[in-house]
Amino acid sequence: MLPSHAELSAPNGLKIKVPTGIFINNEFRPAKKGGELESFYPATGELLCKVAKGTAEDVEDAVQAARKAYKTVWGRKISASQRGAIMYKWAELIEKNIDELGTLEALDNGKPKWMATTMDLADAAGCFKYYAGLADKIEGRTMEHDDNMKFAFTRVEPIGVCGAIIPWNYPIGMLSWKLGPALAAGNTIVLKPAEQTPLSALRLAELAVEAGFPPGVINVVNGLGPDVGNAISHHMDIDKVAFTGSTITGRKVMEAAAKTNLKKVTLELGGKSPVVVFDDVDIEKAIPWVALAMLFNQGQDCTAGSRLFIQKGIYAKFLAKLVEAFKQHGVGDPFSDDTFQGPQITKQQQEKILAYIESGKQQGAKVEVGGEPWPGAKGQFANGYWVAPTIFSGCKKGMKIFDEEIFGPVLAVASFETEEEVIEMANDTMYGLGAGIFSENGSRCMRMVSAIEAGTVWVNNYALLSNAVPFGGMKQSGFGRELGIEALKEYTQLKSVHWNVNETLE
Ligand code: TXE
Repeated sequence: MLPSHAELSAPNGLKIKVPTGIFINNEFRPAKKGGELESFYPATGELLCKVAKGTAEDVEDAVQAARKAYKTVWGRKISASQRGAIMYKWAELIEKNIDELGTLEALDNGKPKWMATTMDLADAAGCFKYYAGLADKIEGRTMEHDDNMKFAFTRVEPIGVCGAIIPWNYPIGMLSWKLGPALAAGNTIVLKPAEQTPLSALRLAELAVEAGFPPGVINVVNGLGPDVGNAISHHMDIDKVAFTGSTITGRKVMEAAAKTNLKKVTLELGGKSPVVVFDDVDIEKAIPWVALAMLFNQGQDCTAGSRLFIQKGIYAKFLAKLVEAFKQHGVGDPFSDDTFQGPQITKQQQEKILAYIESGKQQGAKVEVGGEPWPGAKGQFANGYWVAPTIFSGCKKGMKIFDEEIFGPVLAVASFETEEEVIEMANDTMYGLGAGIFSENGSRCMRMVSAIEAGTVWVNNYALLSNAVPFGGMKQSGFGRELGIEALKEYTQLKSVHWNVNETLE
């Protein structure tokens, strides 16, 4: 039997106690079938701890708790401003414990601790505050107000019990993007974190109790996708499921919804985002953005700018400087403040990325830098899941590294001559999540913004996000929007009311 809490000793000296159970009705308890899930530190491959591995039986209990809470203590049974106040308290508790939570995220995921703290955690707290503030600003409209006949108005109502299935690349970030708008709108939650990163959601659940969420409003069931994720997407009493992950699993989630209760679905899926650099660019300013576009979060980012198009006139110069930037990119100890890139999430992902690198070599692309596991992986890091920042030049359609989402620090570069040509090349993908445009010519940038098929276009920057700005995909990168006021629409449904004032039927 698992202890109620696992005690972790982090390399920065912090001792962290993480609950290990399935979180239902504000309590942690063992998985019904008694299964256990292992969490590893990707930098060394060492086992961190074990937590309860749920199954469909635990999902069942979580849904019942969430339904009861929706009917009795949340949804329309609590004022919107009270919901917001509890969410705000949760955000403050995240800020109060930010060092510990950032440490936990670095251990569980391998991302640099300073980034986990200043980005993932700080942004998650900001996200909860943003939606806490919006909770009492969810309003309908009055459309008709004729004194002699009727008036008509809309009510914006919560959906009910919402399932959230999230990936491992931003465990806290994806949690906040889903729970923020869902809770503010009055829904209750059954959350399934990724099996690779089960820890931070458990600690956040503990803080949710402290913040004052009533029992059953938030439930967390760790476990495997084909068990827990599958049970959520098939459940007849879950009204909506929000999913972030691979396109292939997204299809399964949608299919399950279609086959069961037609629950509402939002999908945020993969990408192969183009970054286009024109001759007139300010090279010095662009290089760090283009490097970041690819390398941020170890390349494990759904919007990673993984196809780079450089215009012919500056091709050689730009590529040389980018290679230099990749060489300077600090790979290493997630607990060092000089580190910009930690290990990949799992051995399996590392091997998958290395196989892509191999295919790039086989298919005739040229390795400009990297193209191997990180050579600095020695000593305590020898068994970690490292990949060196890699650039391939001479890439074209038909090469796997150019066409498929790699989800690692591997950039595929091609050159182009005209704007028309690069629009064709950039859009020639089933994905449509992000895109970057680098040029000093404003009119050209605007033409490109219009022509590019992507849910987010960054002009002379990359990867910047804001809680106020909606995020989501076009084409097979998914549908629905997270963040911004738009996300509230994904967690609410509209009721139209026709109210008779003075109209008689003769
Ligand atoms: O993804 P999955 P994986 C891409 C990326 C990566 C690849 C594989 O290219 O290399 O996907 O990663 C849950 N029913 N992205 O295997 O399977 C699973 O437990 C319901 C892009 O980790 O999509 C986890 O919680 N749920 C992406 C979540 O789905 C199921 C982020 C995501 O896992 C399920 C992650 C099922 N049958 C990977 N099977 C992005 N868009 O950012 C699994 N899951």
